[in-house]
Amino acid sequence: MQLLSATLWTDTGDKFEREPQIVKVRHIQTGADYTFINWHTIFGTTAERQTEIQQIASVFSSIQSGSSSDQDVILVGDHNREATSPWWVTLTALSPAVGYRVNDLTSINTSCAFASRYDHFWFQGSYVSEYSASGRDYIADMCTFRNGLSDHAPVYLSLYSTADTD
Ligand SMILES: [Ca+2]
Ligand SMILES: [Ca+2]
Repeated sequence: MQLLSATLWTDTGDKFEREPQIVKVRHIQTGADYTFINWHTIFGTTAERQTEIQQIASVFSSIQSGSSSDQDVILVGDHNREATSPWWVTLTALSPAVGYRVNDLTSINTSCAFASRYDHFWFQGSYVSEYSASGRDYIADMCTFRNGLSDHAPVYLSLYSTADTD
């Protein structure tokens, strides 16, 4: 995998507590390229969370239309909201339609139990035809994991292609 670029979103007007990170990569063997938007949504208040989530659609749209060589834009991260929430409608209503993968319980509470569905991948299925599989990784010991590594389970996305398609 070749790293093509890694930049921070220019957050004009300070709309996001944490600026989205834009990472472009290319699979060397096939030439297939992908653009990831890595973004950790504010936790803050309910209203602040809702506002940020409604505003991420404009970032996705801008990144998508900003490249003529790659249409495979994939938003990933801890989004502090379940993927089925109506807050996402500004994102899902883009054209082509944006959908999600992974809406499993991923955050881990102080009792070492899964608590919330906060970690997702969002992309336009008509472009990311390379989608193969996704999910939440297995954790053998929840308390050891939470106290020693992270209070979110890892999630994964597998992409498969034999060539660059867009
Ligand atoms: Ca591509
Ligand atoms: Ca594609």
